[in-house]
Amino acid sequence: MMQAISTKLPIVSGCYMNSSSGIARTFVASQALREKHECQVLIVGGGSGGCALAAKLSSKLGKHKVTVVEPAEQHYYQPMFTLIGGGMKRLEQSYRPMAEVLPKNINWIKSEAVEFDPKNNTVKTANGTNIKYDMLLLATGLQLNYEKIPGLVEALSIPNGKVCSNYSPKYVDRTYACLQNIQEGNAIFTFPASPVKCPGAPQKIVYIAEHYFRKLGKRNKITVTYNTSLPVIFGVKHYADALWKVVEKRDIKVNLLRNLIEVRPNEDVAVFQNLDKPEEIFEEKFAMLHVTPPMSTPTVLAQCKELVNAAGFVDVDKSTLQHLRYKNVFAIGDCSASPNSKTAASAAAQSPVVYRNMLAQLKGKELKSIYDGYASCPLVTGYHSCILAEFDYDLKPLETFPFAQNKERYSMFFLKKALMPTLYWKVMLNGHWNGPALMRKVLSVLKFEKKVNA
Ligand code: FAD
Ligand code: UQ1
Repeated sequence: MMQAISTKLPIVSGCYMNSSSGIARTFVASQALREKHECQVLIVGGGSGGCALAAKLSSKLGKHKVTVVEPAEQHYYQPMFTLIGGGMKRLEQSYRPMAEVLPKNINWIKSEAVEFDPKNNTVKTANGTNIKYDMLLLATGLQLNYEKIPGLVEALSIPNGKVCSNYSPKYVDRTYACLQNIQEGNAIFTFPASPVKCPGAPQKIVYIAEHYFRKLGKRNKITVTYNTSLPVIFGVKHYADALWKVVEKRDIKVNLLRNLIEVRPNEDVAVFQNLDKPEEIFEEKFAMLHVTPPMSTPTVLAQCKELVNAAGFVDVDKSTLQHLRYKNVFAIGDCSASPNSKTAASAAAQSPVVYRNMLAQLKGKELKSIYDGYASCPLVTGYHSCILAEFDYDLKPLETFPFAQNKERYSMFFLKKALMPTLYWKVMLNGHWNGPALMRKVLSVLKFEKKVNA
């Protein structure tokens, strides 16, 4: 079994103490020259899934057995972006230094993976490190492809402009500014023709905006439209039925199968295509436009055909999360081809499965842990309400609480706004949150009691 070693050919790298945070960690920071590094477990990506697994695995395997490759300086709690767009939280509340959230007993290579060679168990990084691993965990998340829509990047760069997007920390502050600036006209919201992370988020901001316009007394001058590329408002019927009632009650126009293909920033025009009749093109004038960009796995990963399926997602078994061909490779979170809804909640539920199965694989034992496809999406419907959707691979509700969750509730809004951030920073990233399965089992006793006593 491999030990974590770094063979430094040239001088530029080394172990050092990160003095700004006071955190001692082996930090491999070579520049252009090639450096060799070996580890037992390599995790590519230190986001929600990567960080949680780094915590779990490193506390089991011991010091410096786990190496994380992650280029970002900051770790963002992305679910907060929805609330930032609605003016309920500030951007500064959504991130922490990566150095503080990654476990202290790992090696952090602060660079991005640029080449995967699963046949030889190696990954190369942009800073010139050649890493050899026993086991690999892919946790790269999704890349935001704003540039795929002509005119969009230009529109998003206009200071105080009318185009915004909750999906990137670069643009999220523009959303609340748009909500404040618009006085009349069309407020348009989009969902792209690609898989996205948190498929509920493109419509959460519709409901928040609509509520905001009512609060400010300008709702009767603004039309609110949600143009989605999907054929449904939400993939799970149990919640879709509830959401159709919400949009009807609040006079929100929903156009299905309508995909944003161009933005003309100088004319304030958005161009949409009818995905059912591709020759049908609509030009819509907007007073504000909220865009959810097309997404994909990061280009370097999508290009490694040995690791990904035709759609570019890591080709894993949907139950064990182990790669179909490379048995020492696993995936967690948004980059995985497992057909679940891509959310941090899914990554949390996957984390004990990936952890147990990776350890089993390391010991040459049978993989017994199974992921059921659990995903959760807190569909915020305004400044005080939320429908907490929870479901599995079969798109059947898999609910935690002993009450009907397909209803707008303040309690679920409170969970999303006040409790989730703490659960994320303090429990999930430390490797202690396995999703709400245990909570669901405990609370199901209450459901049963209610039934028996009814
Ligand atoms: P990420 O957390 O995105 O992390 C991926 C990491 O990989 C990043 O740190 C990145 O820098 C790194 N990386 C990328 N490429 C490379 C490379 N080549 N080499 C090395 N590192 C690399 N989820 C919920 O559960 N509930 C919600 O309410 C919710 N709301 C959301 C609202 C919005 C607006 C957004 C954007 C997301 C929301 N999500 C929500 C989804 C959730 O944030 C993601 O599903 C979750 O973060 C996925 O975790 P991950 O580890 O797969 O990817
Ligand atoms: C969850 O586990 C999770 O991951 C930490 C989220 O992301 C922030 C969520 O939004 C939700 C709703 C869950 C599910 C948790 C419970 C208690 C139902």
